[in-house]
Amino acid sequence: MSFASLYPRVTATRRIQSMNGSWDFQFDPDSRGAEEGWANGLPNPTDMPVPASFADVFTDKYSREYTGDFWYVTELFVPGEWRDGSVDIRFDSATHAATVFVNGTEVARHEGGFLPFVAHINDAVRWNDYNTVAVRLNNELSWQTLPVGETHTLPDGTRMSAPYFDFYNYSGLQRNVSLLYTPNERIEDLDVVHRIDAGPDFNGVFADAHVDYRVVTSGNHDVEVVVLDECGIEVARANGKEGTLDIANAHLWNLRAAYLYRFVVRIKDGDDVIDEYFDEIGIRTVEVRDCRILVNGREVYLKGFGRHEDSNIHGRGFDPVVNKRDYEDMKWIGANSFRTSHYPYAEEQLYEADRDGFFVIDEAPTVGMFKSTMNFLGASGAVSDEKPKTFFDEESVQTETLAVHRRTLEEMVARDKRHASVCAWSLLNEPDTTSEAAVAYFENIFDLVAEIDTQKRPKTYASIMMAPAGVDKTHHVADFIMLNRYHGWYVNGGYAIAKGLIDMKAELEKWHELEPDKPVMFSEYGADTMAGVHKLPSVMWSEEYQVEVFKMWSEIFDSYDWIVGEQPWNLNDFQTTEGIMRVDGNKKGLFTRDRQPKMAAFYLRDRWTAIPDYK
Ligand code: GCB
Repeated sequence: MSFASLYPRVTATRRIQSMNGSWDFQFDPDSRGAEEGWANGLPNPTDMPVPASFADVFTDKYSREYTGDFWYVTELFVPGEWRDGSVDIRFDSATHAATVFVNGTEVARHEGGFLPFVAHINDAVRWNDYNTVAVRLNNELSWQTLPVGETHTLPDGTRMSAPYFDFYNYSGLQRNVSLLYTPNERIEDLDVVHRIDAGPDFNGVFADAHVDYRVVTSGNHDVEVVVLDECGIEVARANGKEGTLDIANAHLWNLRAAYLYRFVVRIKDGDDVIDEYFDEIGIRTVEVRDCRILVNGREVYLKGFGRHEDSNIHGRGFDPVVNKRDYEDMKWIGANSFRTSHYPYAEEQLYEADRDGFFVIDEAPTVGMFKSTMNFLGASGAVSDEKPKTFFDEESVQTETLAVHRRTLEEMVARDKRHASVCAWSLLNEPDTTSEAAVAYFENIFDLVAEIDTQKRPKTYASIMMAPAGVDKTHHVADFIMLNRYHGWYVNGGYAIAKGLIDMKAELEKWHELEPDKPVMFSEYGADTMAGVHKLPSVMWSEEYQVEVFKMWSEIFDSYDWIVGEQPWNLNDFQTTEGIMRVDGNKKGLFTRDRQPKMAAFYLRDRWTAIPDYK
């Protein structure tokens, strides 16, 4: 797993050949492809761009809603001069489960649609020749997949997804696919932990820093680590697989004032370089203390969003152009943070957050762990009665789902642990924390992350409105309290909005009583708003109403100094499953799906540009 988690880079010893482009594509509703030899070529393919979700490129409903097995096949030329090293195909993600074949031979399997994996292909390839690469994917949801849902069968035998979550179940090869060449003896992992000497004159920007590092390689040769500043000047150097790099007067990474050092790692045999890898790393500390979140010892106020990787036609396919626009919109509005709701985002997103100084709450794809309420298809009670009372009461959740969750967290932390922007982990979104059965499960996964994240970042989960203070049974595991609350929309909407303010304040005071040392932030609140609908006086769904809702929330946030952040739902309108609750998707965006501001975005811009990133 560790090599898969290193973002691919071309260096003195490593090569990358992109496999993006047009692949052959075919649905396999009867799961017959494997036995019929589809791994060697598809009988009746259409072409499909990679990366992209397949759903929205089609014009017919069967294809868009397709649920089951489906295949991608391409031809791959493997350079002969690479046979002396390791040749791997890296899938930045494959949603949700994948089996990879090269020339008909199975080379890898992976479950989980939002994290990378590699297929080692040396033994299956024809060198200096064309090879057939086939991927069989499956996008069915269950109680053992993350995210969680069900797969229903219609009377004609067609399957359909019934997500327990409020975003479209986009799937396919949605991120980059690349062929990697690395030396056989190679760097497999790099870990960094930062310490800073903050004396009495510390201004938050420069400090002597010490970076404890650990390199994992697949061999026994010596390792050197060299640190270069943004001008390419060497500022530290060390030898050995473990050690400490001392950087005098280091330029620290800060919110909206990023600074990145290049850490170059080499495996050396005398003067010869056996392998070389580098990463761009910001030096910063992050901790929770006395009701505050501190970055480099300074108190931050988080302004930002819950987001989605979602855009027109591409679906969840990674699109650098749309992504760039999202960052520009976030900068324009005065944001300094976001949550990767509700799954780990493409690595390119995190590198951009590193460069732009965004505080990222990195969320696992653990959404839908709340029986029925989050099943937007079955929201009116269609979830079957045989299911137990709460999600965590189900035995298979405590065994199988827990194992899937643990593996996913291991992969996520391994991939994202070096990013300066990743300042906190969200281990679940809106789980059912009302039952005792959730407690041991939560303790298990929170202990796991505490153990594997060497930087010991704060950990939390997004709390659902149906488990308020006093009802929620798991908050003891969270380092800070993170609330999704919808006063002004799902409750106390419209004319009743004033009651929302009173009810929310009452709940907040209870939280503070329960957890007097923990800061509280809001990770969701908002109102569905149709861009272009104006009403005087306001009514729900109008742009005027969305502004009123945000004003109400601002009043709440400004009432307590232990509230450390506001992240409304959502940066943009986004696609969901069709249903009575959604008009062609969720419309809680401050921006439309084509990334243009609604009225409330101007209100928030005025507010946020007046609130400093550090208090
Ligand atoms: C939530 C969920 C989010 C939904 C949102 C909504 O609490 O976390 O995924 O999209 O509510 O708009 O209902």
